[in-house]
Amino acid sequence: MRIKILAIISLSMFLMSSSCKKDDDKKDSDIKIKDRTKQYNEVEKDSIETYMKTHYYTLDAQYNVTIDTIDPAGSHISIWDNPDLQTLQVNDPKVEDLVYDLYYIPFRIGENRNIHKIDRVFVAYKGWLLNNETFDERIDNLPVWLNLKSKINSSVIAWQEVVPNFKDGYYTDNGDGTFTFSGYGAGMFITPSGLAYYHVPKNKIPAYSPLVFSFKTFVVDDDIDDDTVKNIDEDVNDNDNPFDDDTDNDGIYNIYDNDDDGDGVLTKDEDSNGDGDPTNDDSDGDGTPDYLDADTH
Ligand SMILES: [Ca+2]
Ligand SMILES: [Ca+2]
Ligand SMILES: [Ca+2]
Ligand SMILES: [Ca+2]
Repeated sequence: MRIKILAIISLSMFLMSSSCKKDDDKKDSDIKIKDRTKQYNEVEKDSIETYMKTHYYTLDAQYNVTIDTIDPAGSHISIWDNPDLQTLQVNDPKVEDLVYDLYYIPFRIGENRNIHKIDRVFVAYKGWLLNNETFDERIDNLPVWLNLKSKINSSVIAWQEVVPNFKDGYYTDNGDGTFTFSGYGAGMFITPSGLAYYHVPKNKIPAYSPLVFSFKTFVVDDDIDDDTVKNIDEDVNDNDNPFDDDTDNDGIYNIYDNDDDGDGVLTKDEDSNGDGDPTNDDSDGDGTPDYLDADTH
């Protein structure tokens, strides 16, 4: 898959939540971090709703978003009153009883493959603050591979929750290093800071900032190690965390390991019935498929 080559040159350092661990630790000891429940219930819930009630959007033919303020005398429908508006209830990662409303609007779901929470997605996007100042943008001909979940640089939680509600599209290789995308998913979402960077300032994003993103899901990479077992099936214990599944204990997680049981036979070749799916081959009938069973292949 040639488009994977682009992963190496375009992997973004932005959108990632946990690459700033050192800064995080330092600031934690220097400043008092605001109470997460109060910050949402008393500050951000209201500022997010006000933004949605006072703004509307328009789209061009490529699903690029323009935001403007509502004129009370006009006929525009606010984001808040838009019939396409969806709400996800998402738990705070640190406070058990804190549940956020994460709002998104699907412009188009996408026409091809499903996206799962542990996949990697080739995206274009634009992010802005509630004062409508853009803090980052990747335009259509400069997309970036986004690891929804990664050991060292996962995307922020809001991306992980919203993007799996979309599908990817189709692409054609133009032969000159560029691609033409069609049928992809496109949407926008508004997230409280608790599902983004919270108290950690990032470049043009001040601490405690709710964020708005528009995005397009061009291509999903649902088999990162190219072993014909989909990422979702590499999460053997099915807990949405691919970083506790390492069948052969060689230090390479199954999602990145093309010989998952370490028996010297590539996973893609442990497909004795030849249907292209190693997960349904169990030669010794012990309930463990051959590609996860070092005794058989
Ligand atoms: Ca795989
Ligand atoms: Ca392994
Ligand atoms: Ca694997
Ligand atoms: Ca093997």
